Amino acid sequence: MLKVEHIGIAVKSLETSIPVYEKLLNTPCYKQEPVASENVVTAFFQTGENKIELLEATAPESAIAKFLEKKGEGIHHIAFDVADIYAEMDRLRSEGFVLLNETPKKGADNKLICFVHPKNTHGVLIEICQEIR
Ligand code: CMX
Repeated sequence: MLKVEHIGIAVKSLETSIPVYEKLLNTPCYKQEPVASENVVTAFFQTGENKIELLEATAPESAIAKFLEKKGEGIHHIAFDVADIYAEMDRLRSEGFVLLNETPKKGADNKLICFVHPKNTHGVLIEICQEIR
């Protein structure tokens, strides 16, 4: 894995959390983007070579809605940049990790993404992502 690409934070409302993170990070939110397949809307901030992604649920069946109900607002996932997501998925599978999708999905911010189940990673939801070139 190349680097931490972003940290995903589950929030109840982008409207109220974006101004807080703009003040905290001292940088404007550069993009808001819905991901219809995940029932979320995202907001991104660049912090050096890494990003912060705020995630708001758009439907009760969204993973973010479930997470907020169970755990409340907070860090939802850590995403790692990979050079070849197909090769990395094969490697993780062969190491015994449970992947949450068979093939990469289209995520926010021009990425192919795949999640690793938090039960295999000591309670942390891990995403791997690759820029769509
Ligand atoms: N981090 C750590 N643990 C998590 C978690 C998270 N983000 N989300 C769920 N869990 C834990 C729950 O606490 C629960 O633990 P216990 O069994 O100890 O209570 C367990 O996982 C099962 O949780 P659940 O609420 O019953 O939810 P599901 O099993 O239905 O789904 C998961 C859990 C991880 C499979 C699902 O959230 C998922 O598929 N996530 C990947 C997709 C996603 O998160 N999309 C939103 C972001 C999209 C984006 O970034 O664009």
